Amino acid sequence: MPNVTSSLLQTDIMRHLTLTLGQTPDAASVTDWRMALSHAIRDRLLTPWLEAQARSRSEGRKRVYYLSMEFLIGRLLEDALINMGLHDEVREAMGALGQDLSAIIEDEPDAALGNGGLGRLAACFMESMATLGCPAFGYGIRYEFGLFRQSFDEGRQMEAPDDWLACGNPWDIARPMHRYAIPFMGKVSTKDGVSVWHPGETVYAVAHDTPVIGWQGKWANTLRLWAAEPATPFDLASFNQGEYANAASAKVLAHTLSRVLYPDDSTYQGKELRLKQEFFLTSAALQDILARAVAEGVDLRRLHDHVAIQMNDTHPAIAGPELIRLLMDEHGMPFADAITIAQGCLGYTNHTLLPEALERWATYTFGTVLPRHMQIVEQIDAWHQQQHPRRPHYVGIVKHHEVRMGELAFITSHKVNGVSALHTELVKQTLFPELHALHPDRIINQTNGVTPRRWLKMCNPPLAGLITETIGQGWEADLDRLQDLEPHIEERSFRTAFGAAKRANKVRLSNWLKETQGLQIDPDALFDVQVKRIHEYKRQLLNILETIARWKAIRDNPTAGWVPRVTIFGGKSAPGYAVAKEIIHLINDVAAVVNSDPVTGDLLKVVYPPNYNVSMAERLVPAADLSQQISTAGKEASGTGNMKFMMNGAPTIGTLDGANVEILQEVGPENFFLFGLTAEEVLTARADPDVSRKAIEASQALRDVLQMIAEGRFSPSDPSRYHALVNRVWHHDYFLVAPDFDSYIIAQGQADRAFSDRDRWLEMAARNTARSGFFSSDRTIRSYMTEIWGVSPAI
Ligand code: 26Q
Repeated sequence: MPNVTSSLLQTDIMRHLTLTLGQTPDAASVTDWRMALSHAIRDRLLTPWLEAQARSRSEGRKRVYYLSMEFLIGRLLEDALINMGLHDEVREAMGALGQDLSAIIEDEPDAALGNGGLGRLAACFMESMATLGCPAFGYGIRYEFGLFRQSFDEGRQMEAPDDWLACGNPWDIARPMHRYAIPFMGKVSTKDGVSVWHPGETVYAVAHDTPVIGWQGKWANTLRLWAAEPATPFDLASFNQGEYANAASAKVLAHTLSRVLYPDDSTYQGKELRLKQEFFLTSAALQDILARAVAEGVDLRRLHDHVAIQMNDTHPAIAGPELIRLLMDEHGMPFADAITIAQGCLGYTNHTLLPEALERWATYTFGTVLPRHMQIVEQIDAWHQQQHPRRPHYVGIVKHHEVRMGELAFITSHKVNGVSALHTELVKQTLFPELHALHPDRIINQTNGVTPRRWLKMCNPPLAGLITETIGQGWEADLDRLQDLEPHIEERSFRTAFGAAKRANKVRLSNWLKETQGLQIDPDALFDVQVKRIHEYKRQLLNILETIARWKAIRDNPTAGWVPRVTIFGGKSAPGYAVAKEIIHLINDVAAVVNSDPVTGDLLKVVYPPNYNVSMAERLVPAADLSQQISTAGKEASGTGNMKFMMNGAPTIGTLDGANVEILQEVGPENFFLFGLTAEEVLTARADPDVSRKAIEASQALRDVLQMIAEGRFSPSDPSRYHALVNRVWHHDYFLVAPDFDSYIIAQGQADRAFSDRDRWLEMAARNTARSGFFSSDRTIRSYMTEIWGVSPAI
């Protein structure tokens, strides 16, 4: 019997191909078909979406507003198909139209509107809020260019613009009527004791909406991204004088605000354009929130009963002063009331302890770009000091001619959260000890999570199928049910099926690597994967040093019964981060030497496919055997990749850092390869300036590896290429690569032995999946809803 949905879909797709895209089937490209299909799917999202908005309004529900400079959402078509339950019907419909759905899905460019973990977390949260029926808006910037595209030129990272909107974006609904004026610069005057800001520049923020559909389409929220437009498209005077190019220069200036995502997630540089972007997002969001509240008849003095605003790190921390400004200057509220309401609405999530990543703005820059906010920030600081006379003199928002955004966010929020248990303790003890003493209930933990719809159901059909076969349906929205797998792990047939699912993913990855990298790899080797931004604290260097040690050990004794291994790297460096770029170069140089060595052959391959992004993660995560989470303890706030690998049946080799601590707690030490110094031990180790030299002198293996690099074994055309790098390991090893090296080698050996006992390995892998329920972002969002937002689900 022909499938009704499938034939309806065919009609809709054909209609969009003809009437929306103006294309005929015989001339249509895969992109045309993708656009037609996406429109047909979007049509089906709109009704549940509009209904959810209408219900939030009519039921007067409190809404969550998630403010983030980054939303790393990746592709949307397959996600929509999975959540709407239309995957099979659409495959059939496309087949009937002579098209291959997989090719169409692959044609979609990633929406790479983020750098890494923080941006991807925002995307997982949006999906979980929609799944749970938590009424919410995500607010961000519609960057014309997302995170740069990475390529390698003789092993060096090259960056190219990410022109993701070039072929249009079928998910984007422009709302030209929803626009707000965003003021900048200028000066502040006082009239009758009231401050009046006379901005020097004004730009418009125009809304673009993307529907975010939850699991089974029961609820949908909005991701509202702001595009910058000039307040006046032309300078008419110049235009009339025939100076056409000059006449449009305001337009160019305005557009730069939403032109490009800053590609740096590690070092903060006080760039004026970045501050303008942050204010652009925040002011547009707050004006929109207040407009909606006023339209719905909310008494602004009760705003916190209707509105919860979450700040994703300090990037939107200007929200405190901006909300206070709007309440005071536009709605005539006294400061004392405005600050109380702001605090009632605002929450702040911290994602980093690294001092070099904390946002601080020179008061000169801040006061120039946002003169009215500079006044309000000083007022907030004075108010807080007055409320807490015992606040130490060195604590405060404005110190040493800088505005500290962490302190600002802390003081203007009712809750501050860390993103893993360990990280939250460190936020209390090292980042805000004095403020924590004054406000002992403000800092709470909210361990991160990831959406199991994208990161298990969608990216791993073989394993998702096995899970449903074994424990039935419903686990997708109730991930704790994965523990029902546990009794089955004892059954040989289940373990065999689990192994077969993993192997299918590994074969798929091998084929892709063959096609894209021209690399032949053995799908039965141990696939060892480290994918994340390249950063010294994440220690990709430790991984490649171990790989070199392994290569040497295999060459020294090729018949010692080695477990074949494929070491896979993925990730981008900030364009200006020279040390990270050197590590990338070294990995590529090592790969070139190792992969062409006939002695080691299939026993060791090093793979580094360029341009790691969300869709590459969706290929790599399901195919991984071993998950590398090897940061210097105390440095990784949480990690979320670690959770994705665990869910997909890859045990972790890792340090006691971030959420690794909680992963270890869930799976038990027998299912985790633990190594390295603890966060506490790191502090003591650093106190000894010779700690790394001593570690190197004590480790023959590490000495040999450093020697090989220094001799130019991997850079024969430029033997001194890595002298500085080697010198850093010896003398400036801030991230303690050397002291953790031997312990890492031992853990890697344990992983080899465990892997060569296939039964033992399958049990470990399956235990990881079965115990990953805690790491669903549904659990995280439920907790934010009760502990921070005070919002109840609408479904
Ligand atoms: C700041 C100022 C100017 C320009 C850029 C930035 C900037 C941008 C992005 C600073 C930091 C980021 C991103 C940080 C990030 O991704 N942190 C990660 O957040 C994850 C989600 O909580 C955690 O799992 C990771 O541990 C953490 O590194």
